[in-house]
Amino acid sequence: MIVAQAVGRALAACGVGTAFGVVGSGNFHVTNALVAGGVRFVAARHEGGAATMADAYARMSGRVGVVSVHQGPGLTNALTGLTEAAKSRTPLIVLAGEATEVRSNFHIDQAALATAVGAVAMRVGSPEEAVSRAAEAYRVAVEERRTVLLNLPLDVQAAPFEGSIDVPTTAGVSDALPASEVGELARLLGAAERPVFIAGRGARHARRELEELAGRAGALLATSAVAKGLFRGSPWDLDVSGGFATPLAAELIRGADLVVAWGCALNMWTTRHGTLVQPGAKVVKVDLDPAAFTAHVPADLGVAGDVARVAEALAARVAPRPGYRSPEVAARVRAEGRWRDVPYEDESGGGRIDPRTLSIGLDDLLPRERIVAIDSGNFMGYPSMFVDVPDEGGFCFTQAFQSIGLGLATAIGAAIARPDRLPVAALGDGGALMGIAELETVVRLGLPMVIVVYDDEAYGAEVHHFGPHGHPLGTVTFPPADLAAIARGHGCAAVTVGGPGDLAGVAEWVDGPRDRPLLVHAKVTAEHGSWWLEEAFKGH
Ligand SMILES: Cc1ncc(C[n+]2csc(CCOP(=O)(O)OP(=O)(O)O)c2C)c(N)n1
Ligand SMILES: [Mg+2]
Repeated sequence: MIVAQAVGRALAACGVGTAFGVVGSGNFHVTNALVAGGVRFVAARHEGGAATMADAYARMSGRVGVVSVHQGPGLTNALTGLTEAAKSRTPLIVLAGEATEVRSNFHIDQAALATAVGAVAMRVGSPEEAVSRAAEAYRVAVEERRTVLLNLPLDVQAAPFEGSIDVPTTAGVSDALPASEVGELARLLGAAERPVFIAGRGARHARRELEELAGRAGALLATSAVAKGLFRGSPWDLDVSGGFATPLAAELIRGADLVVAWGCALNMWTTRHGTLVQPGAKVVKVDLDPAAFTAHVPADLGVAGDVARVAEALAARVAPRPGYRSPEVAARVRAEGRWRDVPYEDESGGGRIDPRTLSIGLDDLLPRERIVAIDSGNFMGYPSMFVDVPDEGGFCFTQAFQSIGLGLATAIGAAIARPDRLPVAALGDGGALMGIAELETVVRLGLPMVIVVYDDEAYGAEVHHFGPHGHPLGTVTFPPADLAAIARGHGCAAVTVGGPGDLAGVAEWVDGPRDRPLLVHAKVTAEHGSWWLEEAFKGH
C-alpha cells in the first residue's frame, strides 16, 4: 500500500459516506482507495460543482462531505464552493494533491489559499502521519465544524505505507451548560408576553426540543433562511424571518418583547437590517460559538451550548403560559401565514409568466416530498417564498458567500443525500449558465430532478440595482438563449413556459415515468425588481 491509499482507507474507516470530485493524477490513488473502502464517489464535471455538491450533501445528510481534487488548478477551481462551505461551517474535507516543487506548473501555496477563504490547512508530511492526519482532518471537520484542506504532497503520496489503518473513534462533546445564563433565560421566558424563537443553522437538529419549550413559553416559531421548514406543520410556524418573511410574520416578529435566537446569529438578512427586532425587545442568543453573541444584532444575554441541550434543560424550568399564543394569532397564521395567501396582481402576458404565478403553479404540481435548492439572484425569493418544503431537510440554501452559479450543484449534492425526495433546482438564467457544466452530471447520475430556470435574459439583480438610476445596462443584459434546447442536448426533458397554460408540460412530466430530468425554461416577467432585493441593496 502507498500513502495515498492509506489516507483514502483511513477516511473511509472514519465513516465518510460519499465523496465528490474531479480526478487527475494527483488524487487518483486516494480517490480509488476511498472507493475500495466502501465510499461512493460522484464524479463532477468541474471542481466548483464538486465542492458545492459535497457541501450540500453534508448539510442535508448530516455527514461529512469530501471533495477530491487535483493539485493546483483542481483546487483553485473549487475555491468558490469551498468558501461557501467554510463560511457556513460545513464539515468538509478537501483531499488535494500538492506539488511542493516550486518549479512545477501545478505549484501554488495551497495552504495559504485555504486559510485565505476560512478553511483549515493540514498536510500529510510523511508516511508515518498518513492515518493520524486523515483522522485529525475528520475530527476537526466534525467537531469544530470546519472545512479542512488535507494537502497530499505527491512524493509523500507515492511512498510505501507500512502501518495499520487504525483510526481513533471520536468522542462526543459534552460540556456542562452555563447554569446562571440558563437560569436567566428561564426567568426571561417565564416573564415574556410575546416571545418569538428564531432558529438558525445551529438548530436544525433540535425541532423536538424547541417545539416543546416554545409550547411551554407560548413562543411563536420562525427560522432563518438556511433552516427553512424546521417547524413546518406547527400551527405557530411563521416560516422564514427576514427578507422572505410574509407581512404577517414580519408584523408578529416586530411585536415580540423577547427574541430568542437559537443557533442563529441574527444577521441583516434574518432581521431586515435589524428592523424586525423592536428597540425594547430583549435579545437572547443560544449558540455553540460565543462569537455569535455580539455579531450582527447583539444579544442582551448569550447562552453557550448546544441548542437541543439548552432547550431541553429549560423546558423543565418554564411553567406553561400562553405568551404570544392567542386564538387571534392562531387564526391569522392560518389565514395569512403563507406568501401564497397574500393577494397579488398576476402580471403574466406577452409570452412571459409572472414568477410568483410560476412558483405557485410549481408548488401545486410538484410532489410534496421535495428538496429545493436555490441559486442567487433577483429571482431567488420567488421559489424561496412560494414553493413550500416539507421540513428543514427539504431546503438547501448555499448563499453564505452570495455566489451565483452554485444552485445546480447544490441540488445534486442534496439529491444524493436525500434520494427519497424530488430534487428541485431553482436557478436564474445567469446562475444556470454559469453552473451548466453539471447538467451532464444530473443526467449521468439519473437524478429525477426538476431544474427551473427563471429566465429574464439578464443579470436581473444588476438590472434592478442600476437601471432605476439611468445607467447603461448593456453589460448585464443578454439576447434570448434556448435553454430548453441546451437541456435536451444533454438528455433532459424540457418545457418552455411563457404563460400559466404551459405548466401543463410540467404536469405531464410529473405523471411519469420521470426517467429523465426535466428543465423548465420559464420566460419570466421582469418589469420591476423584487422588493427583497431592494432591501438587500442596503447592505451593499
Ligand atoms: C460568482 C458571482 N459573480 C457575480 C455575482 C454578482 N451577481 C449577483 S446576482 C447576479 C445576477 C444573476 O443573474 P441570474 O442568475 O440570471 O438571476 P437574476 O438576478 O436575473 O434573477 C450577479 C451577476 C455574484 N453574486 N457571484
Ligand atoms: Mg436573470
